Amino acid sequence: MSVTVIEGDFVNVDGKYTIVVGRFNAFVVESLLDGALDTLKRHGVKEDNIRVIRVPGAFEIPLAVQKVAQQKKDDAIIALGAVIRGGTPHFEYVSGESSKGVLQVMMDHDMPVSNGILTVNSIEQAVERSGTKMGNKGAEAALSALEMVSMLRQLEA
Ligand code: INI
Repeated sequence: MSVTVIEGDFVNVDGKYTIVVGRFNAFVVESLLDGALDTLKRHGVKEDNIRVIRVPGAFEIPLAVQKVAQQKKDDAIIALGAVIRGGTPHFEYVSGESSKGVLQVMMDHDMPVSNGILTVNSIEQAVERSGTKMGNKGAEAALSALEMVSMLRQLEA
């Protein structure tokens, strides 16, 4: 008897990927995008198979992600944004609804959607997570997308 383990191995990850990017807090989000693109390319994804779609802010990301999912062209979608807490409750709505929306598309469309939308308390925390001392959450989101594509291909084989 042996245990069957199915997990992504990042080998069989060639395919089509769309990155949906919220422009708000662009100084952070552009670094997340750089990290995601670098990760996809270093794992062998061809530039011609990567699309980047820009929307105004994190709140708009779920609609774009949903439209992309409906096209059924991609193996995975990567959502990138940066929601930074301000002095009003607006943060709670934007961060909560964008994450919920992205999750809903993943479940409704049965395809991997990586949540690379930062929700942080300060600009410093955002900078730390977009390519400095806490890594790059855009790169991590791309890695998650690759792993899920690889895992699903094994599961569905
Ligand atoms: N959008 C973000 O992506 N990050 C934020 O921090 C943010 N804040 O704090 O307001 C933000 N707001 C804009 C929002 O995403 C929509 O674009 C806007 O509400 C119009 O629908």
